[in-house]
Amino acid sequence: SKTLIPILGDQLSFALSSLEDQQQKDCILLLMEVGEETTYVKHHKAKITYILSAMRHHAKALSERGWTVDYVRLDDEDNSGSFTGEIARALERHDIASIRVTEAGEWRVMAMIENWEDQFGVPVEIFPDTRFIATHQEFANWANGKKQLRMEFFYREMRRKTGLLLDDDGKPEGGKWNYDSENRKPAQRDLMMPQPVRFRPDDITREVMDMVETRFADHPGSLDHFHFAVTHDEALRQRRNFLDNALAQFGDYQDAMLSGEPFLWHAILSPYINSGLLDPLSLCKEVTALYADEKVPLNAAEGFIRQIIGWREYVRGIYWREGPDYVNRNFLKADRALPDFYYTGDTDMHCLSQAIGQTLNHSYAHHIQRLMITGNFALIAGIDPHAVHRWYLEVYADAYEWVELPNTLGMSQFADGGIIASKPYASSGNYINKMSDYCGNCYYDVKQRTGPDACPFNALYWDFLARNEDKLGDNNRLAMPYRTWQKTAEHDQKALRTSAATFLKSLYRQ
Ligand code: FAD
Ligand code: DLZ
Ligand code: SF4
Repeated sequence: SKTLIPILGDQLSFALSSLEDQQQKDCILLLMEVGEETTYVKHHKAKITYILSAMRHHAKALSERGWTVDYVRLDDEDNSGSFTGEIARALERHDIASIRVTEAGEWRVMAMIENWEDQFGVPVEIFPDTRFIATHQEFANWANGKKQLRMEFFYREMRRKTGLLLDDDGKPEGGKWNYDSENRKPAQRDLMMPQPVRFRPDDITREVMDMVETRFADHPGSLDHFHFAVTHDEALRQRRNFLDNALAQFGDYQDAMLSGEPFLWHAILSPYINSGLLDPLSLCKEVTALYADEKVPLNAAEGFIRQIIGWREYVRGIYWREGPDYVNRNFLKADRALPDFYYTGDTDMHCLSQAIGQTLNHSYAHHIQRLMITGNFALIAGIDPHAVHRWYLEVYADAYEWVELPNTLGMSQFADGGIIASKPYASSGNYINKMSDYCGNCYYDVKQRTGPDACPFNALYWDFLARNEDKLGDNNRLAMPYRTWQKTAEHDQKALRTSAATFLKSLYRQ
């Protein structure tokens, strides 16, 4: 009899904890395409295509390395439609003595796995996901007893643990831990702007695309621009492309936005890191080696590794610490429906049509677009954070609940009441105008505060502060804008609130 090792769609790494020290002849690896995973939210067509094609390629690579792989396709006649159903079928097909599995990335799937032992009467061993830098225990040790869980301090722990960008005395390279203040430059259009490598879909990918086009025709997004890497080698090529052509300026332009430029100097690596095609720590080591060789400046290297060993690890820690009910938080009690234009990009607000348009085309938007355009708008318009969360989970190729939820519900919508963000990421049009060229191309006037031609972000921003004063009024970091609001003449306050109300009403008119 053999050991069954299920490998989930975001566990596409050769160095997976469940595979460690196993004899290939004793194991059957099981990869499962199942309806439940493809539809628990309506994932973007490109996201499903990416994950299923990467799974098929990874299964092939595992077989070529000598493993016995059992692969269940979505269109297999007897497919039961769920992970648990497929484990049941695999136990009938094979003579299995035990199951080994690396822990799942989210509560929903962990709950299934934790049932398997009782359900099937087979021993099930669950292993920690060693592709992350911090263990659950390390995060708990850091967080326990702290009043505030600020990313910056956790990040310093991760710098110490990995030794990245530390000198021999354990001091941060260059004397500072964080060079974010140097990372806020608006970008100019540049003919030399780097572009991600566009990978031509091979036969395996094309077969998945055909299936997705028919089976998931009602899911958002388009496959017309599908260009993702789907193998380890391709993901490594995009990694090289980023390191050689974009990293040096990543820091400077991290927060910049330009019309018609979806990618700028970003890595476009999150889908590959999150599904296991790329290892986050080895990527960060290479980034710091490039800094040591004077190929990239410190603000780029530090800014980049902070996203991965800092933010990425921190949001995962928060996700598991806060528990399965984190998803239901709604501190500001926001309850408006998500406007339809989130699924079409069809709005006169140019910043939103750009961010949403590229999301529907590429299943990608960079951080500042997610936070300060689509996220900021939903926040100040008072959209139900759960609906916002579902949208982000659906539309981005890198979205798995453990990383998407804390970023959306916590950082972007302030629905956790300030566990992740010390103040809501709310802004008027002024910030967007400073960091992008969007406003110059917009129907609305970013300088006007009220009236039909005024940038809607302006009145919405003040309306957001005014209507949430009971919940946000004592936040120190909002003291300045609240003072400004209190000093605003009553008739101006009224005009701003009326403008916001008129706009919000117009959002839902057919
Ligand atoms: P770069 O900007 O080049 O950054 C490099 C890497 O750092 C990324 O590949 C990613 O692995 C990591 N990273 C950067 N910021 C974060 C962060 N805040 N949290 C976790 N990792 C980070 N990221 C996801 O991977 N999945 C999501 O579902 C997701 N949802 C988000 C939702 C909202 C509302 C916001 C504001 C951010 C979200 N992010 C998410 C974080 C971030 O926007 C993406 O990681 C990033 O845009 C991916 O593109 P990139 O590879 O070009 O990243
Ligand atoms: C996101 C996703 C999709 C769309 N489809 C599958 C699938 O068919 N089979 C699979 O193993 N994984 C898929 N995934 C990723 C899983 O949802 C992911 O592995 C879990 O969310 C981990 O907790
Ligand atoms: Fe967006 Fe307002 Fe600028 Fe238009 S004017 S692009 S709506 S911020």
